[in-house]
Amino acid sequence: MRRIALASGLILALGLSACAGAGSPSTPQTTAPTTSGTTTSGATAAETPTGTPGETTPTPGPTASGDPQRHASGAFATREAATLKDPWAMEFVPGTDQLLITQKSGELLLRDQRSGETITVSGTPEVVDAGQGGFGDVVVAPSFEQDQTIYLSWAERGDGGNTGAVIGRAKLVTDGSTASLDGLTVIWRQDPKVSGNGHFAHRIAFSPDGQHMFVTSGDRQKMTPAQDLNSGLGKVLRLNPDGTPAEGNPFADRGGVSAQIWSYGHRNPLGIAFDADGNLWSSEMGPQGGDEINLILEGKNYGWPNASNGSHYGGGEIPDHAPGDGFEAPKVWWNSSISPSSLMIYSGDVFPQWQGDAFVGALSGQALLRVGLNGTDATKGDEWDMGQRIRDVAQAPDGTIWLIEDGSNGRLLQIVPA
Ligand SMILES: [Ca+2]
Repeated sequence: MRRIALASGLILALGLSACAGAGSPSTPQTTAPTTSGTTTSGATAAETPTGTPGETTPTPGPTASGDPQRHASGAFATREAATLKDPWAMEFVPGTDQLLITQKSGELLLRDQRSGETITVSGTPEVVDAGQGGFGDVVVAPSFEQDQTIYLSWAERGDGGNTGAVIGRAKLVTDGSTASLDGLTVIWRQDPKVSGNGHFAHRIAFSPDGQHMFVTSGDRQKMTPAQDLNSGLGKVLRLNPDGTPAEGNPFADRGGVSAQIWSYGHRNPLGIAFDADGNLWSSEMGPQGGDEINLILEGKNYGWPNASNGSHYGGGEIPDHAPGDGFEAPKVWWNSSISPSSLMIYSGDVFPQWQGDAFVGALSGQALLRVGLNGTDATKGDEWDMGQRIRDVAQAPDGTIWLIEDGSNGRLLQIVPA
């Protein structure tokens, strides 16, 4: 596999490291091979012929979405706001200047975005911090402004040392100088628990009407359960806000865990978000060269492990997504891998040129990626080298974009216009 996507498409967007508040200035990133100066227009990269066959081999399906568009539609500056320890997810608290951040080892932080002060929320659960498991997602309930309910996901241990993801909800109680979780209750458990500590996924997104909670449930690196409609692994689930299966799910007549399933054939979908039209999108970490953006549709089979545009680590071939194979093909995929960690769909005014587009954090790709969304179609957009693994991406109430880096010194970054 050649690393073409990033090598030829990097757009330098760092180096204008304005200092945010008390934070220390971020280190300028000067590695991208652009010569376009501080405007970071990316014109050079955009004009570079990129129709290299290796990028998309072999290209199945009715779209050419595997061919990246390397146009640059804007530039940004990056401000460092804080340094965190293995952060995993973040969520802006509606109606406040506060940001919730999970750290993988089990901490929930509440950051005052004005002062930069961060307090640790008490009452958090014990988590299994191993492998890819730990504290996971944090989202506010649709009813947050009435009841201050938040949802959290994490890995827990069960019988025989097996592990599984869970979702709990609690009331976030704050009084300015302290914060706690009140009445934390587990409302969903990934079923079954299995050995190992990989591919929990456990991302959460509420439907725009607030009626349904969609949950990504990774394949736990067991692969074949993704095709098993009697297993909760390798699925996107549609639940009620109380964690029970939602009415009208496509496999409800099977009962049991099947009643939770909305779509299947997923590997490790680490991002999920609704667009303004109500379409549900997911970023999925695939095998080697098989990372995907999928439009999530009721009852559809997304192929894993029977179809993927990538191959197994170590080189085992997997049939590509192909028309008529019965599997829903990705709208966008990456080969080589970029390891998508997260998905945000932008709706702010700060970057009007990006309204309606998806933003993906890349772990191995060490990049922020923009994916253009147009109805139910998606196309690759910008790829910005961030020089670090990006773990999560979120939009602030003011319309700026925030990132967290992966790792024990993962920075909290704000993206603003250059
Ligand atoms: Ca797939």
